[in-house]
Amino acid sequence: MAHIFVSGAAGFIGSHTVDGLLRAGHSVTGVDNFRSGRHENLSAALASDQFTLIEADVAEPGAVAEICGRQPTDAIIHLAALVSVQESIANPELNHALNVRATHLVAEAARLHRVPRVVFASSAAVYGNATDLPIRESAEKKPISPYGAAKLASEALLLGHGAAFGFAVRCQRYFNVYGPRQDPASPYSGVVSIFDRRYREGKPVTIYGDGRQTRDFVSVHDVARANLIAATQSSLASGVANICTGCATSLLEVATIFAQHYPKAAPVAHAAGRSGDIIHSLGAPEIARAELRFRAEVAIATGLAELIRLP
Ligand code: UD2
Repeated sequence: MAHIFVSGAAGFIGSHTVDGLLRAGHSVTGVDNFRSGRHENLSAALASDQFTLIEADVAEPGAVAEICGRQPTDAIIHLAALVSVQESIANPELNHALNVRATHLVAEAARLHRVPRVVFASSAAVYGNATDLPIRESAEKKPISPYGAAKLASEALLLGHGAAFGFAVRCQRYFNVYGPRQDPASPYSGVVSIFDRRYREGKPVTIYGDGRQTRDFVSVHDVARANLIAATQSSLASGVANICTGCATSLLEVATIFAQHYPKAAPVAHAAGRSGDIIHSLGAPEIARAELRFRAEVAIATGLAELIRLP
């Protein structure tokens, strides 16, 4: 069994990743500064004696290296980040500190403590407005936000460090992740989390545009499993892979599934399309299939039903 360091452990993707690692019998040191992470996300993990939680800021020089030095670490899963595209536009300096500089510190920790493997939370945002679908990893990378640029820069920082200092790096380009524990707080939160809250509160949801825009919605359970594979398969060489389903779902389809579960809900409201919104986003899942042997298993209807059933 491996010992894994998870940054951003109390976040949406982080906490599911920690739960998956513990279920698979690994021991985990989780780090979070609780800027966007939440203690309650870790309520299951904290009951395990295989889990250690440390409140620390990965953007603080030396913090990750100090923690990694406490015991031999088989892999780092680096998920801590400024997660909002809008916030990266409002505060590019903070984006650089939390999404670029922090990644460099993680790469340095791996070098200093000879951690053999780093898994990084990258994003489909590195592709920008790609129109040639499905988007392959080799597609042109033209980020259109400081957030997307930081994710692309971080991939390069980690891959360069890994090649020079002899550790494997897996960059996981997540598409539209949804599921339990996703925070619906901001108008720019993931659409599924916003819809979930609105239907629960008996309020109408708003679709921006005609609702025919499509996304590759991938369940956080699948994403956590992809992270576990990338962190624990020691034969895996460095590389980059989309973490997606390869299936396009329109917003109208998402709203229809919710409406089936909430037959008395108010009808969907429509508003003008958001400026900068891309119409279609769809990932090519083949590299993850071939290299990670990962295939997303949760169909959108199943994933939404699970979310809706939660108390
Ligand atoms: C996702 C990422 C973003 C960035 C981008 C790259 C999330 C939350 N956002 O943006 O960080 O990586 O991909 O392409 O994962 N919508 C509504 N009603 C609402 C909320 C949203 O109609 O109440 C629409 C929205 O206009 C868009 C679609 O739903 O057409 C998906 O919106 P999103 O914010 O969940 O994700 P996306 O793909 O725009």
